[in-house]
Amino acid sequence: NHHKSAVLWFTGLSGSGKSTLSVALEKELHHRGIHTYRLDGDNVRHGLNKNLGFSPEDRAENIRRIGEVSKLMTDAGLLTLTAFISPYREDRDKVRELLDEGEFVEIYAKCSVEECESRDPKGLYKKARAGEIKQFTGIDAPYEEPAAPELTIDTENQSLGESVETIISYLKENDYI
Ligand code: GGZ
Repeated sequence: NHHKSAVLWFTGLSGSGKSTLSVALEKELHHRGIHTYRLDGDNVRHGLNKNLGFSPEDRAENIRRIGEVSKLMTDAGLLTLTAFISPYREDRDKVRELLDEGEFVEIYAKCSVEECESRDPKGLYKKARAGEIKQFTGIDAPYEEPAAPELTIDTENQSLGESVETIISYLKENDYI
């Protein structure tokens, strides 16, 4: 159960399945005895980044700090999983540049706004449509699709199990695990 240290960086719209995927993947990695750490809104936006909102500048700073933390974790030998919208290509690319070759695995949780909006697990799209939340990604704030992600997971048409299998296969084929 040896692994290469790296960051598995999930990106995608709110409700696209980033968190669900990262939780399920982490469970599978733990079964294989692999040491991981997961970063998401719950443990980052409520702590380290609680002074940040959702303006483009704050999102950039959110991603910059998460990138730096991921780098520290990678140095500590962990396989880190991150689940943030990270809507700007430039911000994600800066994290990629921070890390060594092969240490940044960009995984695009691809799902249409229409589907995310119909899932609306937290009722946030509804609030965004009503104007109660401003600058909501996919509604009145942009999401820039990755140009060349290591993996694209079609969460609209693939089951969770299939998606986890796809990622595990990629990690095996590329000697991460
Ligand atoms: C997007 C927002 C917003 C706005 C609050 N836009 O579905 P969620 O609830 O749990 O995931 C979203 C989360 C996004 O935080 P990130 O740190 O991932 O964003 S970024 O990478 O862009 O910095 C959503 C909630 O916070 N949320 N307001 N305006 N998502």
